[in-house]
Amino acid sequence: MGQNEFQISGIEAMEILDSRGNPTLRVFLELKGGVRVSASVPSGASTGENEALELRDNDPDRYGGKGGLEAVARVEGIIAPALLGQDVRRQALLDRMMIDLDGTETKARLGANAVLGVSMAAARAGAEVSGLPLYKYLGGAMARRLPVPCMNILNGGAHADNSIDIQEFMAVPLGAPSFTEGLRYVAETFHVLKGILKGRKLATSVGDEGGFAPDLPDNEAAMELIVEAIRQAGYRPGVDIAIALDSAASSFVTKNGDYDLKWSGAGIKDTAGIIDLAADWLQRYPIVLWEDPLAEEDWAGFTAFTRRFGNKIEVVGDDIFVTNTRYIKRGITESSANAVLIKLNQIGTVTEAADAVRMCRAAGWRAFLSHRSGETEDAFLADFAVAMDCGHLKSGSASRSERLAKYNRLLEIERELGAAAEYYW
Ligand code: 2PG
Ligand code: MG
Repeated sequence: MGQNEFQISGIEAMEILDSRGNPTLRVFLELKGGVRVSASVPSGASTGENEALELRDNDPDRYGGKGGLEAVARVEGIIAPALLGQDVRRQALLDRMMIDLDGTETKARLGANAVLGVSMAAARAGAEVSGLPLYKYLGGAMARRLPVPCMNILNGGAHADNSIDIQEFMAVPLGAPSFTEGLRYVAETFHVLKGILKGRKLATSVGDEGGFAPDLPDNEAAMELIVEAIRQAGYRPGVDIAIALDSAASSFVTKNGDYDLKWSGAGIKDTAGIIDLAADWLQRYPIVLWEDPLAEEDWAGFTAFTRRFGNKIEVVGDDIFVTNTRYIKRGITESSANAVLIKLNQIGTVTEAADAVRMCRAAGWRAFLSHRSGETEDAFLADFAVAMDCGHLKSGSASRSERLAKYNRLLEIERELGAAAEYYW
């Protein structure tokens, strides 16, 4: 086989459905040497203002305007002709070509969904034709650290129809000896939690990310329940399993910048009120990580929150940074957080997501890899998390196959790495 086995010979796309039944994209990429791969693009619900644009058809006659045929057309009509003949292993160059072809800040011309599908498929084809697993192709020979699975076991906010304001309550198996064991710790806790909910005649139906979504009196009751579930499952809260939160506070900020804890009915608080509430919770519950405690435009609030708690817990910015080095840079200058949530489709290419991780590392920050609330069976995220050496990821609960696909792939990677695998918080 000559050099041209690496050349891209075809790119196609089709509309598929995500885990919420909304259209998203699957991209097929073919190389001259015969390799053919596909990649599927996730889709969020609690999206940040400055996220890269997810192109939708806006045709009210199809899927309520959410159709993906326009994005398919842009992959096949604009991106494919530009990339045909390129060496698929030049990932950064291919991503750069698409960024230039798009020419906008937010990938508004081509659509971040169209661009990301091609970017992911290119990475997968590059791995395949190089004879490497994706995590090694993207991360190199030293990529061998499995992420701690921060498992979303209780849902609230915009991801559930219940009386909890916090969008995600995650169980974090930081005391486990391996990914495989860590996953077992939190999956067992998930099952115990279900038993407790059942026993109290509370709903055991699940939210978008597979966590339970019961109606509880308030947010504190959710954490009491989780601590109880951790204990009943035979683990020590705060030692074997801790709690991580994603407030997704942009979803309950008011027009004048206050926070309306509207789902629980706990009333309106200003930034200082939220920080006081956090201080109280941090005393009472074993919380190790807090994502989006404040809204995306509350930069001063983020800085104040981080100044107060940043030496004790991981403060993660999601909507405020949108995986974009432009906002992460500002965050580093203003000490707005000490970690960034990394979502591939917030920025739109594999290279830019990796750039965001690199910027975090250079500043001594952590990178927290994440799925979206709308997902597919594609487990790209699992390999990407190992490649990025990120140390922790969130991929939903121990329910719903689109969530388990990522955890199962990580089990596979740990098995494959054998004695070389590493796992620590
Ligand atoms: C988040 C994500 C993923 P969404 O807020 O962190 O959990 O949700 O994909 O809806 O933005
Ligand atoms: Mg979030």
